[in-house]
Amino acid sequence: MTAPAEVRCMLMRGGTSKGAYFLAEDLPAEPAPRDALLLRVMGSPDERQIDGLGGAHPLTSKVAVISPSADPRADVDYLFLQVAVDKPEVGDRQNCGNILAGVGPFAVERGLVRAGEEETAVRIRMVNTGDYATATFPTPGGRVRYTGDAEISGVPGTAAPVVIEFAAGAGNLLPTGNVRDDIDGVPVTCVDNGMPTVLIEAASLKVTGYETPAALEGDQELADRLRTIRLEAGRRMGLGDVSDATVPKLTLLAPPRDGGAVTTRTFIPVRCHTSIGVLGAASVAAGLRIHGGVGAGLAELDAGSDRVRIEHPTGFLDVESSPGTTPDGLSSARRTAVLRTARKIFDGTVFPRSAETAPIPPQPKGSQR
Ligand code: NQM
Repeated sequence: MTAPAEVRCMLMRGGTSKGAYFLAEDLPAEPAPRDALLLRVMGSPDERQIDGLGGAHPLTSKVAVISPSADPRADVDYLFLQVAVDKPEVGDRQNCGNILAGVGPFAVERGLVRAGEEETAVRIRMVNTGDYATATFPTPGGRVRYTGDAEISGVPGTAAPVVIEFAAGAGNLLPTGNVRDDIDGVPVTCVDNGMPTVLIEAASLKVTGYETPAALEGDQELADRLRTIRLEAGRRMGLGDVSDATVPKLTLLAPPRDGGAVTTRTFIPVRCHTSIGVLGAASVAAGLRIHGGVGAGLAELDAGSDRVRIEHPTGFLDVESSPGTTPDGLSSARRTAVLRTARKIFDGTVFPRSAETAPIPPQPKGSQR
């Protein structure tokens, strides 16, 4: 397929992120021409993404590619792509649980899944990780309803609920094989319940963990420490050289302040999240329950409930998380569920910048990812 001059596209908010949703059949099948096209669609590389759909932040520079699934356990396949803002890069090494919230509604809108009369459950294979999720949302009269009274922190107003249940991941919750590692003199717990995440007590990096994302992003000494820890944690987690990857994420933990289990500030991995990723929160929630892990000492967990309320800079995210073990005795999370909302913003045709008039400009120092 030669790169199309126009592409069918739906812009959706998924949870606290925003992205361009495509049918796989509307994009080149090969990753290299597909990614080159998506950079031109989003307006990257450019820190303002002024000539494309991207919103000049990693949370609004996201793409979902959806196709019917050949897997009997799923209705659709969902490939998530992170389009870098200020670099000519498209990454497929992470999943995104926020953009996932729009996948079910998009699949119904495009006719890949027939809607139920009241609600629809769409079974989704997440291609990036090989994990599965089921998203359930209202479809009265066979049409997706986006309005409703569900509220999530980080999104103004209310919308229809999208309930996402994750099937238990097959992998080890502790990818380094240790409950705690020491990296650069800092105790960390490396955990993966859908998103590779490094848990660090904020106090061990001489911050409180209650600072604003802007204040934390402005702290160059902290950025240098986090980069060193991340590169080594990535290696120990079996991810190889992560200098150009968006995983692992880094989550600073502090005691809760608003009745939750813990306060978080998450680096994704350079920018500080204005809330927290869904799978990032699922990994934090599972990590807090690991006896002896970083954070287990400061978290306030309700022993009688699976609900873990993760506080973040703009509110909280509730994760239903119950711990368990895999058949070979490794730690895993048995069940994870979250409430999200999603909204169709526009549906139509996107016109990518032409390849000829979209030269790749010199790159600024440092990355915004
Ligand atoms: O962790 C941001 C987001 C995410 C990812 C990131 C996400 C998740 O908030 O499942 O949703 O961590 O890069 O969209």
